[in-house]
Amino acid sequence: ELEGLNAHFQERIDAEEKIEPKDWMPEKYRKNLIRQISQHAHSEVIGMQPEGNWITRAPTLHRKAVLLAKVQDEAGHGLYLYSSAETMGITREELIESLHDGSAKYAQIFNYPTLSWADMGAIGWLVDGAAIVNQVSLQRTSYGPYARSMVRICKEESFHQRQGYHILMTLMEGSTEQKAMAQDAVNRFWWPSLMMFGPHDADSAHSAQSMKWKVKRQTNDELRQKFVDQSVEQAEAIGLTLPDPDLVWNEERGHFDFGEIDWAEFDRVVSGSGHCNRERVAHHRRAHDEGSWVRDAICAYEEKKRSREVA
Ligand code: FAQ
Repeated sequence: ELEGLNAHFQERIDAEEKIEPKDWMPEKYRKNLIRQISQHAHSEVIGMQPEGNWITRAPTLHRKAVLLAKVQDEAGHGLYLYSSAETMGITREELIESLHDGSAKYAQIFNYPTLSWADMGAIGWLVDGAAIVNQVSLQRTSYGPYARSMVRICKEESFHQRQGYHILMTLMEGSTEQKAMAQDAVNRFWWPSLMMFGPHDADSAHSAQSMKWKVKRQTNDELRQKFVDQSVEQAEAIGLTLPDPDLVWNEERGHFDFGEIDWAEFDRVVSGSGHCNRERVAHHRRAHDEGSWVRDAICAYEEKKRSREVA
Protein backbone atom coordinates (compact mmCIF):
# COMPACT_ATOMS: atom_id res chain seq x y z
CA GLU A 1 0.00 0.00 0.00
CA LEU A 2 2.83 2.38 0.91
CA GLU A 3 4.37 1.73 -2.48
CA GLY A 4 1.15 2.80 -4.19
CA LEU A 5 0.95 5.97 -2.08
CA ASN A 6 4.55 6.83 -2.89
CA ALA A 7 3.99 6.27 -6.61
CA HIS A 8 0.85 8.44 -6.58
CA PHE A 9 2.73 11.16 -4.69
CA GLN A 10 5.51 11.17 -7.30
CA GLU A 11 2.91 11.35 -10.08
CA ARG A 12 1.42 14.45 -8.48
CA ILE A 13 4.89 16.01 -8.23
CA ASP A 14 5.64 15.15 -11.85
CA ALA A 15 2.35 16.75 -12.89
CA GLU A 16 3.47 19.99 -11.15
CA GLU A 17 0.67 19.78 -8.55
CA LYS A 18 1.38 21.57 -5.28
CA ILE A 19 1.41 19.46 -2.14
CA GLU A 20 -0.77 20.99 0.59
CA PRO A 21 -0.59 20.50 4.39
CA LYS A 22 -3.40 17.93 4.69
CA ASP A 23 -2.27 15.84 1.70
CA TRP A 24 -0.56 12.50 2.19
CA MET A 25 3.20 12.80 1.87
CA PRO A 26 6.15 10.46 2.45
CA GLU A 27 7.64 10.84 5.91
CA LYS A 28 11.02 11.65 4.36
CA TYR A 29 9.52 14.45 2.28
CA ARG A 30 8.02 15.93 5.44
CA LYS A 31 11.28 15.60 7.41
CA ASN A 32 13.38 17.03 4.59
CA LEU A 33 11.11 20.04 4.22
CA ILE A 34 10.93 20.72 7.93
CA ARG A 35 14.73 20.68 7.89
CA GLN A 36 15.07 23.03 4.93
CA ILE A 37 12.25 25.45 5.81
CA SER A 38 13.27 25.71 9.45
CA GLN A 39 16.92 26.32 8.54
CA HIS A 40 15.70 28.96 6.13
CA ALA A 41 13.61 30.58 8.91
CA HIS A 42 16.52 30.47 11.37
CA SER A 43 18.73 32.14 8.75
CA GLU A 44 16.31 35.05 8.39
CA VAL A 45 16.12 35.54 12.14
CA ILE A 46 19.81 35.06 12.95
CA GLY A 47 20.50 37.20 9.86
CA MET A 48 19.05 40.20 11.69
CA GLN A 49 22.06 40.33 14.02
CA PRO A 50 24.95 41.32 11.71
CA GLU A 51 22.93 44.26 10.38
CA GLY A 52 21.25 45.08 13.70
CA ASN A 53 24.81 45.83 14.81
CA TRP A 54 24.83 48.92 12.55
CA ILE A 55 21.35 50.43 13.02
CA THR A 56 22.54 52.87 15.68
CA ARG A 57 25.60 53.79 13.62
CA ALA A 58 24.04 54.39 10.19
CA PRO A 59 25.55 57.53 8.64
CA THR A 60 22.25 59.39 8.01
CA LEU A 61 18.68 59.31 9.29
CA HIS A 62 17.56 58.08 5.88
CA ARG A 63 20.01 55.16 5.86
CA LYS A 64 18.96 54.32 9.40
CA ALA A 65 15.26 54.22 8.53
CA VAL A 66 15.95 52.02 5.50
CA LEU A 67 18.16 49.60 7.42
CA LEU A 68 15.62 49.37 10.23
CA ALA A 69 12.90 48.51 7.71
CA LYS A 70 15.09 45.85 6.11
CA VAL A 71 15.89 44.16 9.41
CA GLN A 72 12.20 44.20 10.33
CA ASP A 73 11.42 42.55 6.99
CA GLU A 74 13.82 39.75 7.91
CA ALA A 75 11.90 39.14 11.15
CA GLY A 76 8.73 38.95 9.04
CA HIS A 77 10.32 36.47 6.63
CA GLY A 78 11.31 34.30 9.57
CA LEU A 79 7.71 34.32 10.77
CA TYR A 80 6.22 33.33 7.39
CA LEU A 81 8.73 30.51 7.20
CA TYR A 82 8.16 29.25 10.75
CA SER A 83 4.41 29.23 10.02
CA SER A 84 5.05 27.33 6.84
CA ALA A 85 7.13 24.72 8.73
CA GLU A 86 4.41 24.46 11.39
CA THR A 87 1.91 23.32 8.74
CA MET A 88 3.97 20.11 8.58
CA GLY A 89 3.17 19.22 12.16
CA ILE A 90 6.02 20.58 14.22
CA THR A 91 5.71 23.30 16.87
CA ARG A 92 7.49 26.64 16.98
CA GLU A 93 8.98 25.64 20.35
CA GLU A 94 10.54 22.51 18.86
CA LEU A 95 11.97 24.52 15.98
CA ILE A 96 13.54 27.11 18.29
CA GLU A 97 14.86 24.40 20.58
CA SER A 98 16.70 22.80 17.63
CA LEU A 99 18.30 26.15 16.81
CA HIS A 100 19.42 26.58 20.40
CA ASP A 101 20.80 23.05 20.84
CA GLY A 102 22.65 23.25 17.52
CA SER A 103 20.79 20.41 15.78
CA ALA A 104 19.30 22.81 13.21
CA LYS A 105 21.58 24.90 11.06
CA TYR A 106 21.31 28.41 9.61
CA ALA A 107 23.20 29.96 6.69
CA GLN A 108 26.94 30.09 7.46
CA ILE A 109 27.22 33.65 6.16
CA PHE A 110 25.73 35.09 9.35
CA ASN A 111 28.68 33.88 11.40
CA TYR A 112 30.94 36.52 9.86
CA PRO A 113 31.32 39.84 11.70
CA THR A 114 30.21 43.19 10.25
CA LEU A 115 33.20 45.49 10.64
CA SER A 116 32.29 48.65 8.75
CA TRP A 117 29.32 50.54 7.35
CA ALA A 118 30.27 49.23 3.89
CA ASP A 119 29.41 45.75 5.15
CA MET A 120 25.74 46.82 5.10
CA GLY A 121 26.24 47.47 1.40
CA ALA A 122 28.01 44.17 0.76
CA ILE A 123 25.38 42.20 2.69
CA GLY A 124 22.50 43.82 0.84
CA TRP A 125 24.11 43.44 -2.56
CA LEU A 126 25.76 40.03 -2.20
CA VAL A 127 24.00 38.17 0.63
CA ASP A 128 20.50 39.28 -0.31
CA GLY A 129 21.51 38.90 -3.96
CA ALA A 130 22.47 35.26 -3.39
CA ALA A 131 19.34 34.72 -1.30
CA ILE A 132 17.11 36.02 -4.12
CA VAL A 133 18.66 33.82 -6.79
CA ASN A 134 17.88 30.84 -4.57
CA GLN A 135 14.44 32.04 -3.49
CA VAL A 136 13.20 32.92 -6.98
CA SER A 137 13.83 29.30 -7.85
CA LEU A 138 12.02 28.16 -4.68
CA GLN A 139 8.86 30.04 -5.68
CA ARG A 140 8.20 26.90 -7.73
CA THR A 141 8.97 24.44 -4.94
CA SER A 142 6.45 21.59 -4.65
CA TYR A 143 5.17 22.37 -1.15
CA GLY A 144 2.36 24.95 -1.46
CA PRO A 145 2.81 27.00 1.74
CA TYR A 146 6.59 27.26 1.19
CA ALA A 147 6.18 28.29 -2.46
CA ARG A 148 3.64 30.99 -1.57
CA SER A 149 5.78 32.41 1.22
CA MET A 150 8.64 32.74 -1.26
CA VAL A 151 6.63 34.97 -3.60
CA ARG A 152 6.23 37.69 -1.02
CA ILE A 153 9.71 37.26 0.39
CA CYS A 154 11.25 37.74 -3.06
CA LYS A 155 9.48 41.06 -3.55
CA GLU A 156 10.87 42.40 -0.29
CA GLU A 157 14.28 40.89 -0.92
CA SER A 158 14.75 42.81 -4.16
CA PHE A 159 14.34 46.07 -2.25
CA HIS A 160 16.99 44.78 0.17
CA GLN A 161 19.41 44.07 -2.61
CA ARG A 162 18.98 47.49 -4.16
CA GLN A 163 19.48 49.30 -0.87
CA GLY A 164 22.79 47.41 -0.44
CA TYR A 165 23.92 48.15 -3.96
CA HIS A 166 23.03 51.80 -3.46
CA ILE A 167 25.19 51.99 -0.32
CA LEU A 168 28.17 50.62 -2.28
CA MET A 169 27.45 52.84 -5.27
CA THR A 170 27.45 55.91 -3.03
CA LEU A 171 30.71 54.88 -1.33
CA MET A 172 32.31 54.25 -4.74
CA GLU A 173 31.52 57.85 -5.69
CA GLY A 174 33.18 59.10 -2.50
CA SER A 175 36.69 59.61 -1.14
CA THR A 176 39.63 57.23 -1.57
CA GLU A 177 38.97 55.93 1.95
CA GLN A 178 35.30 55.30 1.20
CA LYS A 179 36.16 53.41 -1.99
CA ALA A 180 38.68 51.31 -0.08
CA MET A 181 36.07 50.56 2.59
CA ALA A 182 33.59 49.35 -0.04
CA GLN A 183 36.21 47.18 -1.74
CA ASP A 184 37.31 45.69 1.59
CA ALA A 185 33.71 44.71 2.43
CA VAL A 186 33.29 43.04 -0.97
CA ASN A 187 36.61 41.23 -0.54
CA ARG A 188 35.42 39.76 2.75
CA PHE A 189 31.85 38.88 1.70
CA TRP A 190 32.36 37.57 -1.85
CA TRP A 191 33.54 34.04 -1.07
CA PRO A 192 31.18 33.43 1.88
CA SER A 193 28.33 34.52 -0.43
CA LEU A 194 29.29 31.82 -2.93
CA MET A 195 29.26 29.30 -0.07
CA MET A 196 25.64 30.17 0.71
CA PHE A 197 24.52 27.92 -2.15
CA GLY A 198 25.87 24.88 -0.31
CA PRO A 199 28.33 22.16 -1.36
CA HIS A 200 28.96 21.19 -4.98
CA ASP A 201 26.16 19.04 -6.41
CA ALA A 202 28.34 15.93 -6.25
CA ASP A 203 28.86 16.47 -2.49
CA SER A 204 25.33 17.63 -1.65
CA ALA A 205 23.61 15.12 0.61
CA HIS A 206 20.03 16.16 -0.11
CA SER A 207 20.10 17.47 -3.69
CA ALA A 208 19.27 14.37 -5.71
CA GLN A 209 16.14 13.50 -3.69
CA SER A 210 15.12 17.16 -3.33
CA MET A 211 15.32 17.64 -7.11
CA LYS A 212 13.23 14.52 -7.69
CA TRP A 213 10.55 15.78 -5.29
CA LYS A 214 10.90 19.26 -6.80
CA VAL A 215 11.61 20.69 -3.37
CA LYS A 216 14.61 22.21 -5.16
CA ARG A 217 14.10 23.29 -8.76
CA GLN A 218 17.74 24.04 -9.53
CA THR A 219 20.89 22.58 -8.04
CA ASN A 220 23.39 24.31 -5.77
CA ASP A 221 25.95 24.69 -8.58
CA GLU A 222 23.40 25.96 -11.13
CA LEU A 223 22.22 28.69 -8.77
CA ARG A 224 25.77 29.63 -7.74
CA GLN A 225 26.73 30.03 -11.42
CA LYS A 226 23.74 32.27 -12.02
CA PHE A 227 24.77 34.45 -9.09
CA VAL A 228 28.38 34.74 -10.29
CA ASP A 229 27.27 35.66 -13.81
CA GLN A 230 24.95 38.44 -12.64
CA SER A 231 27.40 39.83 -10.06
CA VAL A 232 30.34 40.43 -12.42
CA GLU A 233 28.55 43.06 -14.46
CA GLN A 234 27.08 44.75 -11.38
CA ALA A 235 30.56 45.00 -9.79
CA GLU A 236 32.06 46.47 -12.96
CA ALA A 237 29.32 49.06 -13.27
CA ILE A 238 30.38 50.77 -10.04
CA GLY A 239 34.12 50.08 -10.20
CA LEU A 240 34.39 47.21 -7.71
CA THR A 241 36.68 44.23 -8.24
CA LEU A 242 35.63 40.72 -7.27
CA PRO A 243 38.47 39.04 -5.32
CA ASP A 244 39.00 36.04 -7.61
CA PRO A 245 41.94 35.95 -10.07
CA ASP A 246 40.37 32.93 -11.83
CA LEU A 247 37.18 34.78 -12.70
CA VAL A 248 37.04 34.82 -16.50
CA TRP A 249 34.38 34.68 -19.22
CA ASN A 250 34.15 31.26 -20.85
CA GLU A 251 32.83 31.74 -24.37
CA GLU A 252 32.19 28.06 -24.88
CA ARG A 253 30.10 27.60 -21.71
CA GLY A 254 28.49 31.00 -21.98
CA HIS A 255 29.26 31.54 -18.29
CA PHE A 256 32.01 32.93 -16.09
CA ASP A 257 34.56 30.43 -14.80
CA PHE A 258 35.57 31.06 -11.21
CA GLY A 259 38.05 29.80 -8.61
CA GLU A 260 37.54 26.98 -6.14
CA ILE A 261 35.76 27.69 -2.88
CA ASP A 262 37.62 27.05 0.38
CA TRP A 263 35.47 24.15 1.56
CA ALA A 264 37.52 23.69 4.71
CA GLU A 265 36.43 27.19 5.73
CA PHE A 266 32.82 26.33 4.88
CA ASP A 267 32.94 23.19 7.06
CA ARG A 268 34.54 25.10 9.91
CA VAL A 269 31.95 27.85 9.88
CA VAL A 270 28.98 25.47 9.49
CA SER A 271 30.16 23.23 12.29
CA GLY A 272 30.38 26.04 14.85
CA SER A 273 33.85 27.53 14.59
CA GLY A 274 33.15 30.69 12.61
CA HIS A 275 33.92 34.09 14.15
CA CYS A 276 30.47 34.65 15.57
CA ASN A 277 28.66 31.27 15.91
CA ARG A 278 28.57 31.23 19.69
CA GLU A 279 27.67 34.90 19.95
CA ARG A 280 24.80 34.60 17.46
CA VAL A 281 23.11 31.68 19.19
CA ALA A 282 23.74 33.08 22.67
CA HIS A 283 22.17 36.38 21.63
CA HIS A 284 19.12 34.60 20.21
CA ARG A 285 18.75 32.53 23.37
CA ARG A 286 18.95 35.65 25.54
CA ALA A 287 16.36 37.53 23.45
CA HIS A 288 14.11 34.48 23.49
CA ASP A 289 14.36 34.12 27.29
CA GLU A 290 13.81 37.81 27.87
CA GLY A 291 10.71 37.69 25.67
CA SER A 292 9.13 34.75 27.50
CA TRP A 293 6.87 37.06 29.55
CA VAL A 294 5.31 38.33 26.32
CA ARG A 295 4.49 34.80 25.17
CA ASP A 296 3.15 33.94 28.64
CA ALA A 297 0.98 37.06 28.66
CA ILE A 298 -0.47 36.30 25.23
CA CYS A 299 -1.28 32.73 26.24
CA ALA A 300 -2.87 33.86 29.52
CA TYR A 301 -4.97 36.41 27.66
CA GLU A 302 -6.12 33.85 25.08
CA GLU A 303 -6.98 31.44 27.89
CA LYS A 304 -9.07 34.10 29.65
CA LYS A 305 -10.88 35.01 26.44
CA ARG A 306 -11.72 31.36 25.79
CA SER A 307 -13.06 30.78 29.31
CA ARG A 308 -15.26 33.90 28.97
CA GLU A 309 -16.64 32.60 25.68
CA VAL A 310 -17.52 29.28 27.32
CA ALA A 311 -19.23 30.98 30.31
N1 FAQ B 1 25.11 27.32 5.51
O1 FAQ B 1 22.68 18.60 0.89
P1 FAQ B 1 22.87 20.07 0.91
C1 FAQ B 1 18.51 34.74 4.04
C2 FAQ B 1 24.19 22.33 4.93
S1 FAQ B 1 18.94 33.68 2.79
C3 FAQ B 1 24.96 26.37 6.46
O2 FAQ B 1 23.23 20.74 -0.35
P2 FAQ B 1 20.26 21.31 0.89
C4 FAQ B 1 18.04 36.14 3.68
C5 FAQ B 1 22.82 21.73 4.69
O3 FAQ B 1 21.87 22.29 5.57
C6 FAQ B 1 19.82 32.31 3.53
N2 FAQ B 1 24.69 25.09 6.16
O4 FAQ B 1 21.58 20.74 1.60
C7 FAQ B 1 18.78 37.18 4.40
C8 FAQ B 1 23.06 20.27 4.93
O5 FAQ B 1 23.14 20.01 6.32
P3 FAQ B 1 21.99 19.16 7.13
C9 FAQ B 1 18.91 31.17 3.82
C10 FAQ B 1 24.59 24.76 4.85
O6 FAQ B 1 19.33 21.70 1.96
C11 FAQ B 1 19.71 37.94 3.72
C12 FAQ B 1 24.48 20.09 4.38
O7 FAQ B 1 25.08 21.38 4.39
N3 FAQ B 1 18.34 30.62 2.63
O8 FAQ B 1 18.63 34.34 5.13
C13 FAQ B 1 24.73 25.71 3.83
O9 FAQ B 1 19.78 20.39 -0.14
C14 FAQ B 1 20.42 38.95 4.36
C15 FAQ B 1 24.49 19.50 2.97
O10 FAQ B 1 23.97 20.44 2.01
C16 FAQ B 1 17.90 29.35 2.58
O11 FAQ B 1 18.00 28.63 3.54
C17 FAQ B 1 25.01 27.03 4.20
N4 FAQ B 1 25.17 28.01 3.29
O12 FAQ B 1 20.79 22.63 0.13
C18 FAQ B 1 18.56 37.47 5.74
C19 FAQ B 1 17.28 28.90 1.29
N5 FAQ B 1 24.57 25.08 2.64
O13 FAQ B 1 20.73 19.98 7.06
C20 FAQ B 1 19.29 38.46 6.39
C21 FAQ B 1 16.57 27.57 1.42
C22 FAQ B 1 24.33 23.79 2.92
O14 FAQ B 1 21.84 17.84 6.44
C23 FAQ B 1 20.23 39.21 5.68
N6 FAQ B 1 17.49 26.50 1.51
N7 FAQ B 1 24.35 23.60 4.24
O15 FAQ B 1 22.52 19.05 8.52
C24 FAQ B 1 18.04 25.87 0.43
O16 FAQ B 1 17.79 26.21 -0.71
C25 FAQ B 1 18.94 24.70 0.69
O17 FAQ B 1 18.71 24.25 2.00
C26 FAQ B 1 20.46 25.00 0.48
C27 FAQ B 1 21.27 23.74 0.86
C28 FAQ B 1 20.73 25.35 -0.95
C29 FAQ B 1 20.91 26.14 1.40
